[in-house]
Amino acid sequence: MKPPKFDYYKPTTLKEALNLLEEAGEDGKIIAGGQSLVPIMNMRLASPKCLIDINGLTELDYIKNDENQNLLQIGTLTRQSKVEESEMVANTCGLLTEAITQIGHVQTRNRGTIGGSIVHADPSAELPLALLTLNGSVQIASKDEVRNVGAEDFFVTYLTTDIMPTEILTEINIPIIGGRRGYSFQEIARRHGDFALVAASCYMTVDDHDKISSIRLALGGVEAIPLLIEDAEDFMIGETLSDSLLGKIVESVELAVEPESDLHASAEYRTHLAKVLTKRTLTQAYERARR
Ligand SMILES: Cc1cc2nc3c(=O)[nH]c(=O)nc-3n(C[C@H](O)[C@H](O)C(O)COP(=O)(O)OP(=O)(O)OC[C@H]3O[C@@H](n4cnc5c(N)ncnc54)[C@H](O)[C@@H]3O)c2cc1C
Repeated sequence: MKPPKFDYYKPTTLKEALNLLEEAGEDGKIIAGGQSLVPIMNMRLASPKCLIDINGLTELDYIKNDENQNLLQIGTLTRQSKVEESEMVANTCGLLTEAITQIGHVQTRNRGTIGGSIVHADPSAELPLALLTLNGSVQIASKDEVRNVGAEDFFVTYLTTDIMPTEILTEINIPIIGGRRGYSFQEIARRHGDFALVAASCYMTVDDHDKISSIRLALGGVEAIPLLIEDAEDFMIGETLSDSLLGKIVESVELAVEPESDLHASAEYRTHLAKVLTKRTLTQAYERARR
């Protein structure tokens, strides 16, 4: 199927893009890599009257390490494959690299942008989950202001984020954590390249005695938005990883998740996967941190 007719603009600066978006109001839509928007338009699930193509905004294509702030900064238009191949990202934030390798196929990652996936906010998508695990935030610009929103507040519900029709996501920010750190991103999908049925993601640090000093555990595919398991922090800080501790976390995950049954998996199966992946993710992250 083909999309309905639309007006098409290709600005070359952020300022121009924001002006066009402001003029278009509710009728306007940004297109970045088109990997989600085009299929949705072809299926006529979205019919924007005006498409603003941001592929000319080279100013939004970058990966930087702000050493003063210990912050990894990635421009919204950076292709997923560029982030996947970046040594800077692998060295400072390996969880992001690991998550991206599991997005779709090389072709989708070559076109798909970092920002597009985060704004699209599919509940099973890898990037929103990684951003939440890494305690990241996004920078959002409108014609009149620039604001920052933490991942915990940005994802609102299924395919919905805290972004207005006149705003553009310009950058994602991820704090770089030093010390003895480990991470793990695990998912189960029906086929290679498919969205995850369930994904689990973890970032932790350990002290000199192998006790967990910080931890973030999050799950995707179990709710309308990525879910942070706050009990992980309460149960695990100051502890070494043991079977009984894993058992406690798995129990709390079972209580925390409320997945729905759909075409791809039943609620019971998703809950089972959440428990299995939680165990695997915590174990791998801990092993990596202790090395
Ligand atoms: C075959 C295939 C397999 C896939 N598998 C996976 C998978 O396993 N995991 C996964 O997570 N995704 C998967 N996807 C989806 C895809 O990876 C992403 O959703 C994606 O790349 C979106 O980024 P984009 O740049 O293509 O965004 P677009 O499709 O251009 O835009 C998506 C949405 O974000 C908005 N948007 C884009 N950029 C901005 C911005 N800077 N500011 C404000 N709004 C913006 C658009 O208006 C639109 O609403 C797959 C896609 C395909 C085609």
